[in-house]
Amino acid sequence: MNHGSKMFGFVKKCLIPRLENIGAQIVMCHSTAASQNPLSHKSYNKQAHITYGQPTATTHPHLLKPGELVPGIKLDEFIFRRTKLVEHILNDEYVGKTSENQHILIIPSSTKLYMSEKIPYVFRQNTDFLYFTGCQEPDSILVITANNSRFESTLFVQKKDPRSELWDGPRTGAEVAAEMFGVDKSYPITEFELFLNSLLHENRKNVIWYESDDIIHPDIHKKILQVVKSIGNRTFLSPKTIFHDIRLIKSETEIELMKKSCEIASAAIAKTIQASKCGISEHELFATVDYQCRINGAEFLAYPPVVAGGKNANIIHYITNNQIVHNGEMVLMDAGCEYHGYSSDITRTWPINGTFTPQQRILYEVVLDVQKMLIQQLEKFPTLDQIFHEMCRLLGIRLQEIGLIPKNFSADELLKAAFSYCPHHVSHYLGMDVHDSGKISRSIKTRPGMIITIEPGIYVSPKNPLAPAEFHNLGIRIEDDILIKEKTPVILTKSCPKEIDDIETLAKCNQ
Ligand SMILES: [Mn+2]
Repeated sequence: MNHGSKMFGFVKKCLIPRLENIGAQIVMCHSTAASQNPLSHKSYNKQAHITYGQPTATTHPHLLKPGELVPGIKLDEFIFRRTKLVEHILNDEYVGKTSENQHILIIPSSTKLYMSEKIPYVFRQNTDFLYFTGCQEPDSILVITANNSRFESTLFVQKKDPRSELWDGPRTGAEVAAEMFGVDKSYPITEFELFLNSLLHENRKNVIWYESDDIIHPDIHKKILQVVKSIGNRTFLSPKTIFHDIRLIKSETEIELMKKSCEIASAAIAKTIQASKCGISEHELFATVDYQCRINGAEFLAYPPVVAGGKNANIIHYITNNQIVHNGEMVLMDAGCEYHGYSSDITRTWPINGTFTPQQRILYEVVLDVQKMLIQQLEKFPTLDQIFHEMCRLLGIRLQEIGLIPKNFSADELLKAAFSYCPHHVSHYLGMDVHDSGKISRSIKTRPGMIITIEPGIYVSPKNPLAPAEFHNLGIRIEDDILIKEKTPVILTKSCPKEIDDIETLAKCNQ
């Protein structure tokens, strides 16, 4: 094997600083040929016999337009994302404090998980890996080496293997991966250790950006630790906050995908309300929303949905979904779908017989009013925590008016009492992941390009000493997905009915 020496050459070529002054501008090592989308490239037709590990515009023209690497997103956007990533890394606070200016960033893909012997779970790619590569294959790794403002991307993918491909479907393979994903180099994943080893030997002071606490791929993790240990103790810097910082603001193409994800889920929930009737099972409502999302183009639901009839709505993460919804009860459905990697997250609550009881209606109006007021306030770019505080304040006032909180409570007591009726936060970031950009604090101001949820609720537990008996066991939440804009925020889930009249009309359809 002479890979070692080859790798050394690679490392030298790309990590040794150039003498010429390249200023602050980020320069990518890879050739122009690789930066052009192979799927729109003429040579691509000649390669029609090549099989790929994921849909392409040629093999799946119903999913991808010419020039797109993944549905809705072109190759240049991925190259742009990696450029931005390197910019962030080089601008990181840490980098300012160290004399090292050579960086290695490692992002592993997910691996296949099994529910039992040889029976895989549905594969879901590591979101950060997918965001920066567009690569849908398991057991792959993106390595970026950056030096001052030059950087090089290397993708490790599974080797072509006729036997495995017979069982699991085609793989892209290292030969075409570089061109397909617009990276500088691609190698079989079996060469990763050697590559890393030679990189680290080349310069023992490299800064290694790798998420070592939240392990994505146990085997790759083990290998990284082994290699790193062999050259002496080294620490990792977590790149996760940087990933999430970049992912927090959505591009125009991402916004289009999010809109579609929200439209599909909105329509699916509307259809589910329409199909519901007294005595239906939560399970059938689950099946209905799942079916409606899938036939309209979503790959799957974005999370196990909450389909909670009657008092089950008081269990915030109720996903058992195996009870009958009886006449007189409401059903709370929290469901969303994943559309080409982008998640929606909606909650609606409706009376199963098509008519709210007086108590249900009173509470529903409170939640709806508060939700609308919170959405209006997004024009002022509050932090998510400020929105939460505002929800507690508004809910407190309204609950006091309708007799669920004593009139003599002080402002502080009021907030606490409101929180006892709504024990969850009112908002989270939304995007590729349902709880997107989890590393980003909820105490930063919202900005145009962010997508967030607004989801106030009221849950009346019989154990809550403040709660009058006639409201016991009612649980209501209304959740929409909102795009923050310079001026008026856009409700991406607007097409999912939430006004009382609209909800009642729909729910009456199938009685
Ligand atoms: Mn949510």
